[in-house]
Amino acid sequence: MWEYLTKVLKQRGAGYFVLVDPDKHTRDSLKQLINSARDADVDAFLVGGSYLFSDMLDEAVRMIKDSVNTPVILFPGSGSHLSRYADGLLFLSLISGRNPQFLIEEQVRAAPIIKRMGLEPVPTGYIMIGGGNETTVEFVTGTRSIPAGKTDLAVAHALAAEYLGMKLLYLESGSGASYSVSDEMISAVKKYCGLPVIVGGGITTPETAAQKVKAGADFIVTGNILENPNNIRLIKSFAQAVHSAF
Ligand code: 1GP
Repeated sequence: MWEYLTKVLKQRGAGYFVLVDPDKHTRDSLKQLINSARDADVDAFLVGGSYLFSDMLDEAVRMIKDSVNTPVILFPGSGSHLSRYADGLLFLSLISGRNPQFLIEEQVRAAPIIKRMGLEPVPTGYIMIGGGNETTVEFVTGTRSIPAGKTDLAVAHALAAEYLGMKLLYLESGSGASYSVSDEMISAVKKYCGLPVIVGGGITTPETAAQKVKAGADFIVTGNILENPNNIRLIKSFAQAVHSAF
């Protein structure tokens, strides 16, 4: 998975991920999303959610794997959100928080299962940035996001992730955020930290996605906006915007 992600960056400059939260889809809406992604040049599907109510995780992963060649990367909200059918997972540590459960405990519980399932983990520093609404992650983890204007704090967390040996950073303002991570913050993190950066949360137009890539984002994630069937056709424009912005 790591090799694939670095190849995407080398060949395309930046990558586009579509987030599938199994709680937010019916089988029909997921089918529609997968069909639209078929010729849209999506680099990977992220599958997961901060709090899974449904038992659709395995099924969602299998539906994607059975229909398209696009890799499926798990985006787990806890150590139990795993599926053997995925290609790999973001092995997340919520480093913007100070809750040991989400810094290391869930990871310890999940590690032997990940090994048995043969999933490739990509160590990822998960950094929550204020996006204007209280997020499920904040509530579930009992942590606070870094305030949107505190660029120096975001840089310090990003550097710590790099020095701890993580391979990726995820700058997250939360699903459906009122505002996405600012261009200034993305640029500052990229200036000081050598890790590839995923940016997600509140990105609702291809123009904004392109703008984030120009600011330094390596991967863009959209989830919420594509949960409305009327917007699914935007997938192609998002992918094009991300791939041509670099
Ligand atoms: C959420 O970063 C992802 O965890 C995507 O955010 O749903 O707002 O696109 P949106």
